[in-house]
Amino acid sequence: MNIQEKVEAYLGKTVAAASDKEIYGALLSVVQEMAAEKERTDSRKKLYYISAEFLIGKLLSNNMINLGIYEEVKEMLEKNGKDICEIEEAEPEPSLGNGGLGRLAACFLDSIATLGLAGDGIGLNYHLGLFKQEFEDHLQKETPNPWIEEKSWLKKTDVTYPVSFKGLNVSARMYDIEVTGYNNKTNKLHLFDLDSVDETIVEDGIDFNKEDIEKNLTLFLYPDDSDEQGRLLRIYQQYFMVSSGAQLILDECTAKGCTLYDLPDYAVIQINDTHPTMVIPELIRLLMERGMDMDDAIDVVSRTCAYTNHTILAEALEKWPVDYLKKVVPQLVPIIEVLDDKVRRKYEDESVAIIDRNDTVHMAHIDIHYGFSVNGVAALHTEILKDSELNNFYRIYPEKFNNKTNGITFRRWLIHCNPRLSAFLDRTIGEGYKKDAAELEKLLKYKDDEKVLNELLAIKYENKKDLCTYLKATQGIEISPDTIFDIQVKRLHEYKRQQLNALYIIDKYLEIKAGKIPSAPVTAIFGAKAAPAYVIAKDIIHLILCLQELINNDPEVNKYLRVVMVENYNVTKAGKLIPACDISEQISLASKEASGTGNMKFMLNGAVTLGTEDGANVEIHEAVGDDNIFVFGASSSEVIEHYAKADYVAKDYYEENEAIKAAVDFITSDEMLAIGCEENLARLQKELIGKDWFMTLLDFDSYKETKEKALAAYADRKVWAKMALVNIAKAGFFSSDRTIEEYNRDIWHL
Ligand code: GPK
Repeated sequence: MNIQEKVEAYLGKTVAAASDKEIYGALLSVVQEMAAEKERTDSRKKLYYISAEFLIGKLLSNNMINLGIYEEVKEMLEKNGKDICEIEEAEPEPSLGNGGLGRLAACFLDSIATLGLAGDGIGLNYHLGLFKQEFEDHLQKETPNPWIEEKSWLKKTDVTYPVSFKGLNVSARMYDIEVTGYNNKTNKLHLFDLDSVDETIVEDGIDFNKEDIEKNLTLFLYPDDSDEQGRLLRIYQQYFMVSSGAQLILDECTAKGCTLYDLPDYAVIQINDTHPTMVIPELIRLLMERGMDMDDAIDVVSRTCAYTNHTILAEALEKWPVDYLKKVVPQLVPIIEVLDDKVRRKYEDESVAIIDRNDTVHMAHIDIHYGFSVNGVAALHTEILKDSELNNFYRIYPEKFNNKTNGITFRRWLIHCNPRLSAFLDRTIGEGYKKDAAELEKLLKYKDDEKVLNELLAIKYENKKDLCTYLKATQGIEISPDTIFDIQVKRLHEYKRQQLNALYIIDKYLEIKAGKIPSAPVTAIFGAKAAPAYVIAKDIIHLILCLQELINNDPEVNKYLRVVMVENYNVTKAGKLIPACDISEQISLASKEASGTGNMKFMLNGAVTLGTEDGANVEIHEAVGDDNIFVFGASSSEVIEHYAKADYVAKDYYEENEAIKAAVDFITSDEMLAIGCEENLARLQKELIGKDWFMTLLDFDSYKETKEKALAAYADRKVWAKMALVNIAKAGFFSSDRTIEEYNRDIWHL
């Protein structure tokens, strides 16, 4: 059967006569069948990547690319008067992650399968995922994002495991999603769920009764944790995930002949941040239940588990009061107490204890003491962990610490999202780069080839036109491809400093109003969700939406400057924005962005970075050299020193710098108050002057100066095209295939 016959067999009618949704459903079935045929036979040792988030995005096209049928299907659809892009629209996006950490897990699954390694994901099947963002009165509103339809990538299995909470026994059911490797075997993503979850308990936005665990356990990804009920629910979710995951792992290993004493020969568990940390005490508990004595169980588990740290931000390092654990998982408390006791007997240093003097459990400390590997996600991040954040641990266990600079899968972030660029690469340097990303360097040969440079510019221009069409269709916003597309898309967080970008826009607006005409017109594009309980982050969204309204409707200004805030930024939208970008904004306060992965996606698609020396920006800078990136701002060591000395005073910058004062004052100007809400704008303004914890004002001058240089450089089209070329050519290092090879070489040993 050819592909059309296969699809029509599922459809029960011709492709030509079927709706986009029906075709999507039929293709899904065809892909699932092909993926299942490529299932790997289990090897002795297997990796389990446990993560509370897998931001997989839409899967149809990526799976078709990996299975090698994308082009064939595309042509078949065309022949029948259908457009593959329309079929893609019919697929709902599963939003099983917040941002970088979840998307990294998804890229890793793709690379693990592509490299032919035996490795499965373990996570949770959130019915409504992360909230969907809507704008109303220039404010973020959250609504549910249901994604599980009658036909979905989830395969319900017969596998169930009992999970016990205090006073509540439930049964975890496993659902599987096939993870296709590019030209290779298929692995699995196991997502656990509870049959009794009830979506109808959601009322008004994303509110629901947080106490009814049987109905709400896997309803949402990380619901609001600003109150105790929310935090307890998070512990319920985490334990549900790790307990079912641990039972699955032990079952699979014993089925292969593991005695449990040799567990590290059969399994390696990568703990993705601290959300799955309870897998350590839970495995110890399960091994003891199966007859092992405690010291042996601790030893076996410690040689099986490895931990990845994704942040140095204090608020993201999980700490649970012992009381919370007693309310939800009392069976783990005595085990955690023993783990703490052993640490305390060995090390006097209070800062490395597991349970602190306030009876709070430091989850990362469990991972570090009772895992065999601790890794950061970019070179600078790992150095900061070793030198400051985790220095007391590094001194105890120097051999455990290692760096694994993040990466991205080129299947999604180049071949799928930018077909024009990948076709250009195919004909210019051959297709080898698809399996060996380092081959992108072959492009360097053409860095002075006018024809090649012009082709690159033409591709970017077409991609920008596509984005214009998309934004017009989805949000009714008009922008021009003849302006510079300056893009900052990522979660909204003060440390990522969208507010710095916004202050620059205000400064520019005031200059234009004062008659200073910019050399090149710019479109500033944002996309970001704010955590529902993160007040200042939501105020920053409000500021940007008000600026969008003010600036885009001012005929004096909108010839030179426009602002676009893309609604509900997600993986699908990233795929449309990134190929159309000229300037990639990576402007976090140095030391705070552990790695960043958007920075890599933009680089790969020929954007030039405007960034601080933070996270993987440092490695991007090293790769492309000073001439192909715009770097600004205080260094991480300067920033760390400011925090240590507590000597940064935002107010001094506000009072002593005229441009800063004018921009900050403008936030509550009459023009802004006519559009926005005084409460939000005044609160944000006060925060910037009175606190500014992430030192926005400190870097304002150097940001402005460097951004002007970048905008000016854009005018010389040939020089710019060469910069884009070098960025693409040097992106090979940032393939997640390279990252996964390193994990396997240094940690997993599969
Ligand atoms: C880090 F700690 C966390 C978290 O809770 N969520 C999250 O997305 C990100 N991250 C970092 O902020 C990024 O710098 C990094 O690239 C990404 O994790 C993947 O490592």
